[in-house]
Amino acid sequence: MEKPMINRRALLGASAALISTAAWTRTSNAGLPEAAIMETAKTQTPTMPTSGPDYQPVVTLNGWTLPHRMNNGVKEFHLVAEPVERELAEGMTGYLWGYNGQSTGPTIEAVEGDRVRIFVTNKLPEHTTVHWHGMILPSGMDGVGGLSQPHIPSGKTFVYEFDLIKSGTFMYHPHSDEMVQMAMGMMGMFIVHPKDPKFMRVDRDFVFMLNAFDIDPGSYVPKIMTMTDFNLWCWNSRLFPDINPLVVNKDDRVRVRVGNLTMTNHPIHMHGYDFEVTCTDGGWVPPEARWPEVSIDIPVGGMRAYEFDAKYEGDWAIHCHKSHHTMNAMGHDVPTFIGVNKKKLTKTIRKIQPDYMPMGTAGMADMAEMEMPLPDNTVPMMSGWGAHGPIEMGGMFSVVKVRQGIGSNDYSDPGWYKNPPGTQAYEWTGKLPESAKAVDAKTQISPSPQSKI
Ligand SMILES: [Cu+2]
Repeated sequence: MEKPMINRRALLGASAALISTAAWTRTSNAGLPEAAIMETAKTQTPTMPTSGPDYQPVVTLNGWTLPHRMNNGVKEFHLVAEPVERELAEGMTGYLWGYNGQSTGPTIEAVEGDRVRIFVTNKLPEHTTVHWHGMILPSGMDGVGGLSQPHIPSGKTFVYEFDLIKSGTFMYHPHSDEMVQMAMGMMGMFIVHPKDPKFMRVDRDFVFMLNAFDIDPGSYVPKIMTMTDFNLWCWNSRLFPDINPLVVNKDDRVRVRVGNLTMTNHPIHMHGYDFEVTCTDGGWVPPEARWPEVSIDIPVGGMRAYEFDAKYEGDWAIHCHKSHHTMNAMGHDVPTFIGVNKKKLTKTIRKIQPDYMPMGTAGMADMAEMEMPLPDNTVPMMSGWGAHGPIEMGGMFSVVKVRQGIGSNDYSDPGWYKNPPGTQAYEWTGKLPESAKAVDAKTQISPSPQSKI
């Protein structure tokens, strides 16, 4: 590996060849790569490789990839740890801590065999570090404050430098006042593409981080002492209905990489397909060790990537299967009213509050349709409208949209899927419609495989 010359002239010389001048802000520290800032929570189009081996770049849901510069063969990145205002969903902003203008932080992308030099500037009010989760690297680059290095004081910049000796999916987060800094939103993904462009190649490669906050309705700052009872379950610090869809062209080979830095596991379930785990944060899973799944449990402090061939067109839900995790902020101490007759009570309450609504006596679906008066900076517990009505979800939910004829670098929302005639559930009107297909009588009476045993 080419060893870089680290001197002031080399650094300054390289800074003239920045990848892009848009959205870069000047730092006062001479020689540092400029720190890119992202101002929106929209999914950014993938960053195509500009040097070295070819690879299919990842698409970070509601996120972006951190630009780099080349300096004598070394890929240089500049992460800035800082307080950020992140739009969690339309109508709700969190006052979080993150990197380069957003939480979660930008995705870092590089290639197996690269040497990376990552400048970390601390603009937080307290010290921090960055730990490179899953990476094989020198002990002193591992980022555990006090153990592998001194903490990075406020206002200082530290440099991490190491070789990427294996490809895969990794994460980064502070190892310094970790409980507080992770509860505030500090985390990101680190993708190392294989050196061989053909190895594990896919057509679409999505990545997102599972994270959680506890923000009281009407407030902005997460409660940092919460251990289990979080009320906002996010993908990349974003909530349904404003998590962008995963847009896929029919017959594409698709990978979805999911990291989990919350304090509980999340069974991620995708409709319409079965698929196989092909990568963990420990590395690629050999084909003979894989098995089919429709839900993958993403462990705490772990990453799972799965792959499928997008054979089936449609709008397919993808969500955490813990049903509280597909709800937005709610009071967990709300009593259950199912089966309770609130008629008399409603009459009484309406005398003092005429717009009082009795909720929850038949379930809670009415909450998704009602225009409930909410405190400022709060999203409804469940929301989102599809082609056929309210979706009644929140939090960790999105839609995989598989369509024919989507351009290779097009991730724009194609709208709702139109089910072909005869392929949508319908109301029974007393007789079968013309479109109902005749079924072979023999297949109706054939015994199930189990009954033969
Ligand atoms: Cu979950």
